[in-house]
Amino acid sequence: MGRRIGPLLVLCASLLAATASPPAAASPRTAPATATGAGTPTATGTRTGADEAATARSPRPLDRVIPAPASVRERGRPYAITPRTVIRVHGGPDHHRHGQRRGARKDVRQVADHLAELLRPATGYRLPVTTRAGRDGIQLRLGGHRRLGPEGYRLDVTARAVRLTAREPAGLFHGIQTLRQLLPAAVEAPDKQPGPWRITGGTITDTPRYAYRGAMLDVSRHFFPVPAVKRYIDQLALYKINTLHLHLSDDQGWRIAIDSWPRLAGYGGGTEVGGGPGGHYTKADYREIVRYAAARHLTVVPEIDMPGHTNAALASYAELNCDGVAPPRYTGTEVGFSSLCVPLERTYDFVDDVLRELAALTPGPYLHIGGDEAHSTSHKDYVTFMRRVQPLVAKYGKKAIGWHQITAAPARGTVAQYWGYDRTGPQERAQVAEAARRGTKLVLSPADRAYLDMKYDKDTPLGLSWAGYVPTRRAYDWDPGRYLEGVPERAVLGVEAPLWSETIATSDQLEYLAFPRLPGVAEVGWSPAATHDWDGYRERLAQQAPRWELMGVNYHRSPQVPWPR
Ligand code: TNX
Repeated sequence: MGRRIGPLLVLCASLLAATASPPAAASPRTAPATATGAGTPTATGTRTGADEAATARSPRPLDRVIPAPASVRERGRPYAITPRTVIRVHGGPDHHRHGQRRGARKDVRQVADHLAELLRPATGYRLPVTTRAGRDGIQLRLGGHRRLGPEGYRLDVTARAVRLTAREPAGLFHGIQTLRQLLPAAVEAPDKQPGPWRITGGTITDTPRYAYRGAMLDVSRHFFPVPAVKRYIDQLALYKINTLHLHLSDDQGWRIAIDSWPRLAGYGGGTEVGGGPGGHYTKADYREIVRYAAARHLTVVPEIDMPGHTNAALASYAELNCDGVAPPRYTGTEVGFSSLCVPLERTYDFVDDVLRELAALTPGPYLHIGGDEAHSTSHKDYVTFMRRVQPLVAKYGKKAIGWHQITAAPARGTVAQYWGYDRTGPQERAQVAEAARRGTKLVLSPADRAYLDMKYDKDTPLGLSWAGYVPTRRAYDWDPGRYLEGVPERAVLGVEAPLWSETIATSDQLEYLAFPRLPGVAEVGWSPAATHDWDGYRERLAQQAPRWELMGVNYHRSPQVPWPR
């Protein structure tokens, strides 16, 4: 008998927008293993061994995934991955649809290879990827209903086969992240595990609520080398994040090579907060990050923060300063003291060169031009600067994103990233809302919800607290569609979780702040509002921990989550 779980099939984001309901109903079902009695999760969340054994025996319910799928229907018998399982990619000429992007077949193959590489170490199976037709195995194909959109997918699980269908390769990629989370956590192990590798029978139909689901990494305050960025990209992909915003310049360091202004990286990149050696990406490094991200269906948004947060540039070139004198490099953590020289013509040669070279490195649609905390720039100069710089972004074929202060002078098509918090003043909020009503799209990164660099509570060792503490529940428990008064849901392009790096310098530290909050922001960005339910979410979150442990992800054991022992 088919069982329906979750909200009615929610496939259309705009329909959802119109009907967005408060957190309610439709919570993922409670697993039998967590019912009542001695095994009930306590406040600090301990479970009995019997619970865990029961969970291990039965395949995971189809809705036990982060982000919560839009629609889940369990039916029929489970599928088991065995030594004979093959991964079939469909997409021969007969599957060629009108207008399909050239290279889509190659992309499907890439997703299939990615899945095989994920599954081979722990299963120990060969899992060959084949284009040969057949009715068994794990099947990946492009097609399906138009309403799946550019990132949605449908997953059909029967005893005979797992069929994954999507309109675009990105949807297949998100689908395999779901598949991965439906398998036991042991699938993340680097060596052979006993299994069994079963997946509950039924159908998941899933599309994102928002098109933009980002994470930002500040590589300026502390430099993170390419392998650290790749590691984070892999963690983001597991939660269907599709955008990596890199904060490439700030007072403390310029992190991207610009050929026409070589001292930016060569000198301006040579330090960081605390006075360490800093570093920068060569263009080859940066292209490698972009390629690695693209293979995981993430788009990179590079940010050059202007006109404030520019001490590293001003220190590198005396000619950029109004008084012609270069300041020393800066390794502290103050903000708001630097500004490009707005009346100086040379400033715009500089900006033009930087944006041109950056655009050439950027396959994605956006260049982020910062615009926050320009406390040393007069309002008049700020507006003058932004009115000159936004057309330069357009000149190089890109769209501008700016921190929400850019709503003082938004050009048509510019996206504003809201980073206010509960103490952001009414005037500032009103300026953002007004711009949104006039067509400026918003990415929401409320600092008291989505800022991964805020401390969890007073006792956690890393992070800042200017926007208050952000415990795990707070990062999850908000609705982007209703967050800002006077902002229509259609103005919301999506959400982003920024991670500023004043207090972190290693992957371990980064992960401690990102986990377990990042999955909460990811779910708020992907899942329909109707699935929103803290009690169900914290159970699903707890089940991620064994996975993180096998992946070597360092996470904060938040007391709000019933972690398994
Ligand atoms: C504010 S948020 C900043 C950053 C800091 C961050 C620390 C924003 C647009 N600017 O310069 O690193 O706070 O939380």
